[in-house]
Amino acid sequence: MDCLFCKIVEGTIPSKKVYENEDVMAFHDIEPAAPVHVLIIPKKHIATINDVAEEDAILVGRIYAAAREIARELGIAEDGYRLINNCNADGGQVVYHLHVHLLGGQKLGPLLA
Ligand code: IU
Repeated sequence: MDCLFCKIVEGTIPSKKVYENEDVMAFHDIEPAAPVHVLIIPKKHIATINDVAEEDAILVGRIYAAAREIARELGIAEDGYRLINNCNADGGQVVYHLHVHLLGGQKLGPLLA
């Protein structure tokens, strides 16, 4: 499958990995929008949040558990951070492999700014 994030999971495209377990991985965004900008993805290919099936409920929970752990490891848990999932064109999705943006390291502005 011609998916950039699947290739990052396979290791055929390099990434600055910050976290990995059996079914989730996370790496620094190549164009950071904040001092901390990490993408958390399922290893399984799921194109968008619209494609998440009932059987993926635990997997989605693990993505959020990973986000919490990474925020703690990167030292931004106490000050706070933002988790964003863009879906399809109007949501601003560019890469069609499910990912949650973890943003922090500064006081973030209004959500739609
Ligand atoms: P989006 O939610 O699909 O819009 O976010 C895609 C993100 O993937 C975006 O922040 C890009 O900077 C990031 N990204 C990346 O980290 N590495 C890449 O090779 C490419 C995009 I293409």
